[in-house]
Amino acid sequence: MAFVPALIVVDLQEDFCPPNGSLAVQGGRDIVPCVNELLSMPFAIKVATKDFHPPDHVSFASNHAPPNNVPFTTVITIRNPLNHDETQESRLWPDHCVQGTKGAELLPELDVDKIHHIVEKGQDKRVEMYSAFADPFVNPTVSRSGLADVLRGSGVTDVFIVGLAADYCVKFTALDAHREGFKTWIVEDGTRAVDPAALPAVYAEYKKLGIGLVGTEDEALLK
Ligand code: VGL
Ligand code: ZN
Repeated sequence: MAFVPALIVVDLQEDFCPPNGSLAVQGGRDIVPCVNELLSMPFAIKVATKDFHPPDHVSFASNHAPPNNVPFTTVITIRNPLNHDETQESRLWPDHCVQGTKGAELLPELDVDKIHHIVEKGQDKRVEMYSAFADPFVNPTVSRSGLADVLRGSGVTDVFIVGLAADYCVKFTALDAHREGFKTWIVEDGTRAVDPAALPAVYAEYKKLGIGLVGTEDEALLK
């Protein structure tokens, strides 16, 4: 049976990492050695994603009026701009990964030379887009990255995902990869979470769907 693995490195950007990131995930920088080791392995295609927001993005607390604009705390209702009957509950964040800023840059210690394709997501100010594939609306979907077609064009069967954050962009990228029909794996030591306490529920969902958890040290990783 064909086995054509892809690697997706999610949002390994300055704003998601200590010491200066505006939305720093604890230990975010510590995954770089693991990610670089994966980048040295023979994946058929290696993709990096960047959260890449305009300054007026809907997910920024600074773009909402008080008192319902507390970063990390406030959850707002976002309406599908193309169908006002469809809504999504979404958390507000500090300004992060603004296009053209230092915070949006990939970590310099990442082996970017090994990356074949970069996805810049979250560019539509009207919708949140945690997934590397598409925004969460379905009726209709507002914005797609084209990543599914890129992967299919390379004959990919299996998608391995690392990066930040385990409970947001990694999770929604994994759920969409699974939905797009790829066998999906999370390389667990290559991720860190915003809320580590949320991970057991995320892993239970993966188990139900058949999304696998592996480690960089697993000998069977690319076999
Ligand atoms: C992310 C919060 C807001 C992520 C992106 O990359 O997980 N989290 N935007
Ligand atoms: Zn974001």
